[in-house]
Amino acid sequence: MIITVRSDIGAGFRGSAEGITALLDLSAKSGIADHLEKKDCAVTFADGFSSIYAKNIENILHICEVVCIEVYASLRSGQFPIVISGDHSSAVGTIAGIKKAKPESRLGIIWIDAHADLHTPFTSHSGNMHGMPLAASLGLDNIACLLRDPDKLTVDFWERFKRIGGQSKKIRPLDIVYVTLRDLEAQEYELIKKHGIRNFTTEELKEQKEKVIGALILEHLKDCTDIYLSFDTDSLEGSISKGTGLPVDNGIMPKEAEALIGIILEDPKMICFEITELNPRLDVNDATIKMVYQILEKALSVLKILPAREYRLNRQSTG
Ligand SMILES: [Mn+2]
Repeated sequence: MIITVRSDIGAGFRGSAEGITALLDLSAKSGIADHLEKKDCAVTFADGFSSIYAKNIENILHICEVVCIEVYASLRSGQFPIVISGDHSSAVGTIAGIKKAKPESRLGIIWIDAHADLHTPFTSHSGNMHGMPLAASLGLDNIACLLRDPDKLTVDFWERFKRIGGQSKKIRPLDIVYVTLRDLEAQEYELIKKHGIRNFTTEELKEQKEKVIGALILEHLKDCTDIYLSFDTDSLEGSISKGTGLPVDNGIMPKEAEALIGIILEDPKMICFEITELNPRLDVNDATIKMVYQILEKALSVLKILPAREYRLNRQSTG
């Protein structure tokens, strides 16, 4: 089940909501759209409460509540949810939906991203909520690294945001694994250091290759009962991939991302996959769109949503 979330209001730049259309257009062009069952999280933007500490928090709260319900419904109907979202704040809804469907689950998180996404309204310079989904899902405020003093209404909304799906502290720090994290701020670094969260660097991936790193990631999460893989487009090498809000150099190459994601998704514990932060407005010659589309097709093939024959035929035609 493809669950689309056409919102980009958690990001600093508008446009990533259009990434969903770009990927679905390519799937129609390559003739695989018929294989895909889709559900759109009909997102409406009301005049919600916003705050410099957590921009658009009321609308993002409502969007994530919808994502939570759709991910939950997909899992309850026995399907594998693939979430395609505009910005990464949606992951709060995704994780909430998984936990709502499986409250006893010990959920492992693989976060392929240039950024740690561990900010809170108490620590964020920008107030952009796509930098906060892991802190929210961990139920953390990070007061120890206090940088800002959010007003009461912001804090009230943040409390509701952390509790989407009815449960706070949905995941544990040690059950998070980063891949290619390379652009983080001091407040986030403090949390990573304090909790000993593992990051597999770009260098490690290049040296040891996808098979070894994939196995090490899964070994790290061996005590988890389920695993959610979240792929932020900005994990890709920034010099060749511009179609994302915050491109960063020294990232992973598209082929590396595709191979690693393929290996990870083979694991029977995988429960959900998300693609996010693809921004066609910032892209150059649709380069990033094409890279991310190949990754989506790979995922669909490994998950057997796309029949193997269709996948091979399609690969031959697109090179
Ligand atoms: Mn992210």
